[in-house]
Amino acid sequence: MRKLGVLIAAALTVLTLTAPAAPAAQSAGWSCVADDVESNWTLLASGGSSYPFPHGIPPEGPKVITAWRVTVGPGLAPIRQRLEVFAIQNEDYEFKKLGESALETLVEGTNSFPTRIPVSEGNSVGLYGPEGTLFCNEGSAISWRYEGAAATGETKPFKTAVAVGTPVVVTVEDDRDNDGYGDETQDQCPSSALFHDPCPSVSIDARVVEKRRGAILIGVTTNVDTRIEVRGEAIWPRWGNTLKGVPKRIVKLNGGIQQMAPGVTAVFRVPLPKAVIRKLHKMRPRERLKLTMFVARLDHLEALPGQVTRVFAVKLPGRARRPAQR
Ligand SMILES: [Ca+2]
Repeated sequence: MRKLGVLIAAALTVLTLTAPAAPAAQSAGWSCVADDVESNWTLLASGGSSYPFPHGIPPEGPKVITAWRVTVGPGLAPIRQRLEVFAIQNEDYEFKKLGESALETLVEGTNSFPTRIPVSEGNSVGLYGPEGTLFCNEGSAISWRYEGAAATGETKPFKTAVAVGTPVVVTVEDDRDNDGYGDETQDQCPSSALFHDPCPSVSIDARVVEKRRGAILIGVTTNVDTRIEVRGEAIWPRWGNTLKGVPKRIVKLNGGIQQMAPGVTAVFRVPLPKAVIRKLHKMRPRERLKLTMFVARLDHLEALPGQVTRVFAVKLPGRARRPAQR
């Protein structure tokens, strides 16, 4: 029993060591309690005069703001506010607006709202309210203010607001596939930018559409956007034996590569090499030459689960007019 216990402990250790670390949500902004309001301000959080801002979006890859939180002190609510996201453009404190949340009505106490705004390292977050913008009086705080509202895409000159805190904290999630959806709570397929719902399992469907004299046509359908390559080979004799002086002959077939659209059948033309046609002419009509076809997915191999290659056989009848001679 003791040995079994040791083995289980060892197995658990391995599991613990190899389990990938779940990405942790991060936050940015100031957590002060709003205790004042100023009309016609767009206010951005800044931790000081240095760049990049300590209270801006953290580094390492694309991110998405998935929620924002404001704590409102007594006597100010209800008040409408929205989250504002800007990127600094130059040393003159001109900021470009990247996005905004919906306009929400805040009540006294802590307010939290979901949103979805793609961001990157160093972007600044803040607030704007049509009836006035919340801030907190805090001696150590510095914010950036612009007198007015900005539309997404506009660049505006900001000024320093000393002893003014911007009372908004945002939740930031990683966005590894860079699709604008937070990988923890918004993106159910964080391995592929093509999908936000659960990752589909790729299926490859392939069949013979037509057997012509000089080519075969293969119809291929996939359920995702991907590139597909069709190849094949003909091998004869099937029971080749080099020891008995009967070598195998292997002839490669090539149907090329095509870009697929989900659910749309693409037809691949696979020319029959001269060696295959010569072989067919030596075979009686009731004999069959077997071709092995490979239909392979070239894209999203690691991003999407499911089929990578589909293999199937195509049998071509012999074309000899008189009894074949071996
Ligand atoms: Ca994502």
